[in-house]
Amino acid sequence: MSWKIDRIILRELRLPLISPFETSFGATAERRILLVEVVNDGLSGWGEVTAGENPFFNEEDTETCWHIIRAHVASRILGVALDSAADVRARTRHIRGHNMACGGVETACWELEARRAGLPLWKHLGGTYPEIACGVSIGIKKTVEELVETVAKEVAAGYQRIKVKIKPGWDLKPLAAIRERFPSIRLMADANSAYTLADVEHLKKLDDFYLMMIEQPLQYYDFVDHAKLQEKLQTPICLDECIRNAHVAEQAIRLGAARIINIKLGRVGGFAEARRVHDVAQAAGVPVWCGGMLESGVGRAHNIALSTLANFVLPGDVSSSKRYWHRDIITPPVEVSPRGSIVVSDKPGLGFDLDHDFIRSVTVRSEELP
Ligand code: OSB
Ligand code: MG
Repeated sequence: MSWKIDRIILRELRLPLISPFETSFGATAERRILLVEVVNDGLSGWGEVTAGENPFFNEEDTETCWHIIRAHVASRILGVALDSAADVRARTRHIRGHNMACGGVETACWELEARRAGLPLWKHLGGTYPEIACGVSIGIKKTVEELVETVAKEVAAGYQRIKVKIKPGWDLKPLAAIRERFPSIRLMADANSAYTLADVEHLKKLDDFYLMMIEQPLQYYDFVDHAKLQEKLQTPICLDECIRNAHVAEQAIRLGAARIINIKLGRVGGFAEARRVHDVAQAAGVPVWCGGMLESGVGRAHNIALSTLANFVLPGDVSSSKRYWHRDIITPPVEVSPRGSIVVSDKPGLGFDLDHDFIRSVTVRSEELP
């Protein structure tokens, strides 16, 4: 039976991170989080827009997403008969780019549909793993000593894979120091597009650290040079920024530009497209894992649900709430077990309760559509 969305409520939250997170493109100390609530018949579904505060990861930021949703997405979703949340993405296909804006609404519709069916979101998506493997992403630090201490803390907490951010001038030394202290941990590096093909001789030195993969070393739109670089490296290349939909994922794999794929819900525009990327990779024998965008509890819960799909065979950047927030907006907060895993909740929808009082206290603006 078809259903429809009666109202969309946008909220912007301000949440300071426990400690600033630095990548090759800049540092973030406070998140501006855009939450999307879709309402039908007294039931709500929640989504999170995963854009950053600046258009440095991709072209979007919190402000552009607010604009795109209110000016271009809402009218294509509100009051329209929907047979399935899987149809929502197609209704915003005419919008070029702005995947994170579209994805915030799309993921909220999936959550609502799961609630209507009384199913946990992960089962509604077709997930198979009741427990998922967790890794951490560690930002650029002031000193190598501080980085190694942070790695030690996360390894002790049980995380199954350590990812560190690198950039020119912060790569060989920090990786050598980590490998010296932890010869056998599963380690990888994420460059967020900080290098070019002219750095190939330098990047070849990373092979000495037997990393699981190097994530997005070259330009955020480039496939050709990534394929060239992969020919020269033993370390597998994983693409993040580049993978905006299943079609380009298929092309990247075909070109030899990606041996591993990081799937981010926002970057691909929601669950339907994330599943298609997952399927394309699975058919090609390419493993995937779930990337993170410093999400609040809502986006984190969605990432957990996504990570239960069969080809999510590598630990993702899905870690505990307490690494990011003094207090998360969901209860209970996301917790990672000492064996470095999250046991997936069987409650309907998100699998967590929203902390409405806390959400209200950190909301800086809201708007109801229509
Ligand atoms: O490239 O994976 C990335 C955070 C912000 C923007 C881009 C990235 C990241 C992370 C953090 O690596 C992952 C997380 O802990 O949420
Ligand atoms: Mg990345």
